[in-house]
Amino acid sequence: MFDDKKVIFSGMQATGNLTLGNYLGALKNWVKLADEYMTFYCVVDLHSITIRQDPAEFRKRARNLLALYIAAGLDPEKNCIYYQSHNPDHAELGWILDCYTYVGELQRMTQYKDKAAKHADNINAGLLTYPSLMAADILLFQTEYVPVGVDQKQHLELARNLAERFNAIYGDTFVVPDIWLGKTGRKIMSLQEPDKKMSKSDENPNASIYLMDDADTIRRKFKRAVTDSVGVVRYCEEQPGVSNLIDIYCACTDKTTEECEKEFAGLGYGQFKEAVGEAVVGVLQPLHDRFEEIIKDKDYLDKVILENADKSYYYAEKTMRKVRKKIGFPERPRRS
Ligand code: AQP
Repeated sequence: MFDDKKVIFSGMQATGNLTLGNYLGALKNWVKLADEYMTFYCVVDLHSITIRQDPAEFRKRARNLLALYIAAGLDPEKNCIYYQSHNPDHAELGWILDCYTYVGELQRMTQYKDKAAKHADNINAGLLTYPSLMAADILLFQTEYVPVGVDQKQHLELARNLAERFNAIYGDTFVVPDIWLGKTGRKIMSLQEPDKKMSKSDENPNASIYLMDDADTIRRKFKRAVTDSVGVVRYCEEQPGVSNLIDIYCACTDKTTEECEKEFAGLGYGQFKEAVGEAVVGVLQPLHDRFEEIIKDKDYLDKVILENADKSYYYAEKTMRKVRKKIGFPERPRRS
């Protein structure tokens, strides 16, 4: 808790092109929480170098992502929007928490196993310790809730364990965080293989809707989305493709599953898929327009970046002073 408000923290990697999954599973929910909580939303660029990045492309993507946060509706006066690498406390607490995390815990992480298999030529130590850095991101701000997609549940469980472990050794230091899941869009699946998560790095471009896809591309991808031969718009385990489309439709229109099933009862998949495509275009088009305005305004973005880096450091230091003292690091001399 800071300034009498409970804290929300979340972040995204500036790797690849953001998908509709990233938006509906995370970003869209972040916007809803800004009034009630003190919010920190960061571009987790330290995490991104666990995979090799082209420097110029990486810098551009990170800035685009920050602009996209604002375009999605996050007012940088009310939400602290910043780059992880601009606040050195993330790396410091990340290292500290590494020393309280067991290697076995990290090796069990599904994301580590998946990424290690995908990048077998570069299984670096950062790929393994990714979750303890993520725990540091969260614990640094005495975070109460972390709005993420359901794929991050395992990492969040580790953050909770680390908070409890540290508190048990040194006394109350960190708030133990909880995951915050939206009602819809918790796990958006691939449009081509609905048993797989929609992901930035999918090699099939028709499997994912990218946030920067134009309207015609979005419509075309939904037309090609895999369904089934049942022919009924119904949310159930046996119809994963159709259920995924229902989830997307509901997340974009704020309708319930029942309302959606009723709306498309007796209609064919063609009509249903067209409606889903239109609903997504309706959400993403304003986002594109706003993004184009923001990314052009260099002075405005630079000001946001500077002010919010300072703000994040101010609050992170409150926690770090406690942590350093509890561990027994020597007091830092004051600079005159
Ligand atoms: N398909 C999804 N459905 C719902 N939420 C999702 N998120 C990611 N994919 C889905 C949520 O988006 C946030 C940002 O995640 P990230 O930047 O850490 O990226 P990621 O989870 O690594 O995303 P990808 O698309 O899976 O990237 P690649 O392909 O590079 O591994 C998180 O809150 C996540 O839950």
